[in-house]
Amino acid sequence: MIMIRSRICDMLGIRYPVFQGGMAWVADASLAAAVSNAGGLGLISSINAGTEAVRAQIRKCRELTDKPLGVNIMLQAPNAGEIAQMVVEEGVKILTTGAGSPAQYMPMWKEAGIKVIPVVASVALALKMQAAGADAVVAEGAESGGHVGELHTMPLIPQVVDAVDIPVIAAGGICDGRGAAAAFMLGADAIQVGTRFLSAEECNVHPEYKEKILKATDISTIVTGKSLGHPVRSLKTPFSKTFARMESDPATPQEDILAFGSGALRKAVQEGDRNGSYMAGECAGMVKRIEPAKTIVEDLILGAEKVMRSVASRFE
Ligand code: TUI
Repeated sequence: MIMIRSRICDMLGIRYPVFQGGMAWVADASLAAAVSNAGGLGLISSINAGTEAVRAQIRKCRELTDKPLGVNIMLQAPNAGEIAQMVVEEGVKILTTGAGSPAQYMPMWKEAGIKVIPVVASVALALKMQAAGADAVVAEGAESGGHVGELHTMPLIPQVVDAVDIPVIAAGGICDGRGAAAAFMLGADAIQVGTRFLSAEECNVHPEYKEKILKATDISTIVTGKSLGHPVRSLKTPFSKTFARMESDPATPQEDILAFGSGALRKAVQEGDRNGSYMAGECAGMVKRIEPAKTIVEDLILGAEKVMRSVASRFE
């Protein structure tokens, strides 16, 4: 019998090796508690209406679940230092970090007994994080939504797995049991899923955001922001296409591009605004319905177990 569990489950005290992505403005107490209650690891994003708002989400989440809970810290945020301190005060025990190196906070977090799991997009950074004391790494391929690196999941995961001794969580393009099984085949100890959870009943994005995800096809996403050194994958919309056009015109000043994109994710998540940035991964086209987070977690794991059981018979 196949039963998907791994060393990451024991390390973090979770039933299933499934992380919910720490999606900026999206990953709140409601979604995180639903994922944790389903046996995965729910994460709250540090990108919200300020440090105190994130603190409030952590406290709210604890009222909704007694299961392990993580916080994702976006290191490029102006209040990253404040957040780094606040999570220690709140007794958070699991952190993921994105968009930079958390090395400067590592001693403080280790002292507090926190499991630190940086998101990396290359072997070099994975090794640097392991040397800095990371407990695991999320290796995130460029199929994912939001801020992306250069490598894609298929070559990234095995190379990171070969390079480090700590557990590797695969992210980027994983949306159902088949993708999850593939990630485990590549050597991952767990998966992280963002885009599919945008359609969770407990996910509080604007209904327009969910509608756009449900309508997406395989070719619905675009990467913009490369010229700013900050590539971001989002749904193709008149807004993101205008952004891409501004970028490709050498006459557009960088400040104008920055100003155009500023605050766009919040506008999409909270207002369903047409000038919003609807960040989503390449697998948006595979998201077909709105359903409870528990159904999604179970579909990922039970689906992976099913594919693993049946795959050998396809090649007999
Ligand atoms: O962080 C992400 N994805 C994100 S953050 C985000 S918030 C945002 N808001 C408005 C505009 C743009 C973004 C949306 N999506 N993923 C984790 C991740 N981290 N992917 C890649 C990396 C990464 C990249 C470079 C990690 C480290 C790094 O460099 C480290 C160094 O050496 O400094």
